[in-house]
Amino acid sequence: MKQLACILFLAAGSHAIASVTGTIVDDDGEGLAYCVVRSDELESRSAADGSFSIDSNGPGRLRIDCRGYAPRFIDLDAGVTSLGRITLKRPNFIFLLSDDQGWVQTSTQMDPDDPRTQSDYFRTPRIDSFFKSGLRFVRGYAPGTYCMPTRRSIQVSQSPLRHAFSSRPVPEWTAAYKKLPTIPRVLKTVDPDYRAAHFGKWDMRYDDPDPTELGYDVSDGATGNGEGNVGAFVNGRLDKVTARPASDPKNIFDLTSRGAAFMERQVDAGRPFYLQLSHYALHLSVIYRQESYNAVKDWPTGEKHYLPSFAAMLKDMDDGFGQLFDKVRELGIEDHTYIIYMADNGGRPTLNLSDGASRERRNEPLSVGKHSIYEGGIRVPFGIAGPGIEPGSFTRTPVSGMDILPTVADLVGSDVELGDIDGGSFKSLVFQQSDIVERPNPYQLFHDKSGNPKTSKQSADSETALMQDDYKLIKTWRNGKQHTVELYDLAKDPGEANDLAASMPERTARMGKLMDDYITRWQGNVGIDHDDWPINP
Ligand SMILES: [Ca+2]
Repeated sequence: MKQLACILFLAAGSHAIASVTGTIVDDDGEGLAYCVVRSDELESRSAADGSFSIDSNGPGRLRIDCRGYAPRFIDLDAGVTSLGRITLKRPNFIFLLSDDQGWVQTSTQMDPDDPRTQSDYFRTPRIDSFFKSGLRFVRGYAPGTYCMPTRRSIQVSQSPLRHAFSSRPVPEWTAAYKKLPTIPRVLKTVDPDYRAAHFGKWDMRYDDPDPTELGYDVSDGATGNGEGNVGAFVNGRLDKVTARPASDPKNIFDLTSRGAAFMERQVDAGRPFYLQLSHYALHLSVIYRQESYNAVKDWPTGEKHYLPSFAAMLKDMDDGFGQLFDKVRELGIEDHTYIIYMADNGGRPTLNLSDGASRERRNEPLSVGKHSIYEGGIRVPFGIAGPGIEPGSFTRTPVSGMDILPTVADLVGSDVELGDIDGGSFKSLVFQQSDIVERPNPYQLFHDKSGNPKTSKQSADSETALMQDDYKLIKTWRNGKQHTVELYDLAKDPGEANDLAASMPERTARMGKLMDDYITRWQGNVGIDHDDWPINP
């Protein structure tokens, strides 16, 4: 270990302003060069050995930023002139992915200007406190309209249009996919001490690339869609409309305790980590703890949301989130841990449960829901909390799960070549340095191949959306050919009720060409016959 000279320097003068000195080091005690030290309006940089000196006029707060490390905040007491050695740490990342949770299925009002954008029944106090402690994305999007495409997209920052959707494995495609940069690989390239875990629902489906094949050290394997519905099997078959109590509904608390144990192991070993907890809740069968049901059944019900069984399951997941947040605090790592939370797709439009067939209003003011490219299918609860993030902040700049890989890479100071990704880093939003996310393409593109007539307004084979500024263009496809085109102004019309395609032909054509060019570039198959799928993920 390099020995660093401890510089004690006091610029005492006739004024109250004095120099405060210190030395910034990493976990191994090595000096960190060129870190930015800020005190009020003043700014200084650390020297090659990590030492710095900055003027201060008494009590205040120092902020230290060093590329690849969590920012550090130090309160200055009056008269302090030397801070000694200040250790900066690599950031930890916790990614909480919920399943089938609609944008308005929390008790946080997602759009501060629109009181309709929260549940009128459900209560999620721990999710609310998460959003109050960090940044929420008013326009946060899942990459796909259902489980599998979103999960494939997040790991590699690519739109689902570039991914194989086949009931048959596509071996060449899978081999190419497995070689791509992923979140664990990027972190380990920056610092080989990083450890990565995936617990819960993996659901890459069909060819099932295993988490370890994408760089995870610990995982539950290539888990599918159904395991979290344990307790919901009737006569050996998954009962999709069951609502019933269980001691560990959707494995929420098992996942949480194993995630907590993983974090504790890494903290004990002095290693930074990435932990992804992919919850089985709130997917399909509605399983809950009886005590949660008893707690929620007397809450006043709403017009959109009124099923106590679903409210109880959501309460259980919220409690699980809370247990994990408490563990972060107990381990004393909140000052260098980022927590990202989002859902894998929007809420199901209806739930045909034994305690009442639900109405088609579960995602209002958004339209439709899961399996649809309309807002109800892809706009989801999405936020980030951690060091340096303004509590209770929000942004209207749209982001998606495809942005997580480049954002994590940016937060850890990575120079790793991420290849032909579709996402961009939202670090500048996180620290309120700008309201722009730079991506390889000046738009965001989403794709859904399910063509479910119940959830597509146009009963098509597949649907593609391109978002630019406040506008969203939707094309649907039939037999590989364009079927319909629609245009919406999401700032004025988040429910996508007023189609502007006819009244704004120039914008419609311009955005339509961007979409067509993207599809051509990636040989995107907009049909449902995928035998000729290109091998270029
Ligand atoms: Ca899902």
